[in-house]
Amino acid sequence: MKRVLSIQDLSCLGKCSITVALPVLSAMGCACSVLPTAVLSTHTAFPDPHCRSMTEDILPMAQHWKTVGADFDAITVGYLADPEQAEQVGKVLDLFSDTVVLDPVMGDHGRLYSRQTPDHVRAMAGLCRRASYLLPNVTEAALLTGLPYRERAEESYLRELAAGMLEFGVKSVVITGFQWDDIHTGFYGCDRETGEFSYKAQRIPRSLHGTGDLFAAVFTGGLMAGKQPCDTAALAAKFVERVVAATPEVSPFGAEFESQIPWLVQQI
Ligand code: PXL
Repeated sequence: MKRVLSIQDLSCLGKCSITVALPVLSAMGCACSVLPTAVLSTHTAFPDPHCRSMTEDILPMAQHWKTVGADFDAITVGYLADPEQAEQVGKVLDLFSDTVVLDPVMGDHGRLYSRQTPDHVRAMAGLCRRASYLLPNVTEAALLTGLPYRERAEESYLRELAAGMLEFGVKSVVITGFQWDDIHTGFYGCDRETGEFSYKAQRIPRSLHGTGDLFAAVFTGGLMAGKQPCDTAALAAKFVERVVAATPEVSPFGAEFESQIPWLVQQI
């Protein structure tokens, strides 16, 4: 069985990050361990969450695992509560794995999430150099490359963003969560060896919290099942589409991904 470590926040209410990575990766047949970067009462789309940052605890936890013989086939990294965590997470990567899926969770729709700062962007850029696969949305790719943010993602713009992201030295980049046009959503990817790949599907006009985290979890589970980046990205996009369609209303309490888990299990 493949073993995956998920390093991101534990938002205790409002489905995202660890609370979606664990069930998705388990359903895809991976043993998933977690290293919370912070414990929050809710994710930050709710007003004023209580947040306990785990900056001081990240490395000691991983060092303890080393003494008990833990190892991982892949590590996924997401939300960092403080820019200082990038250095700690980098040390964990040194201890454990070469295969790193990094979703540089920092913002959406052209803006940083509350609690995220320009220092986070600098720190995340450093961590991008350690990644094998990068899964930014357009906002995050623009922040990390220094290119302007554009709401309407034309192919030439996506290509420019992806080229900038490949300069971090990663194998593949997949830019997620944007609109191709009024009716289509999808992703644009570029793999250093196999070149460009992309995906277009009918858009359901609903912006739900945690869908990027679901995408990252399915992408990682598919990689662990032996899929190529373009195929596992397509699986992740189809799963997110089904989740959005199955969620009756937009609410910060999160998407109804649970009903789509049986479908996901069948794809592996
Ligand atoms: O889904 C991204 C995410 C993850 N973790 C926390 C967040 C967000 C987005 O707002 O606030 C804590």
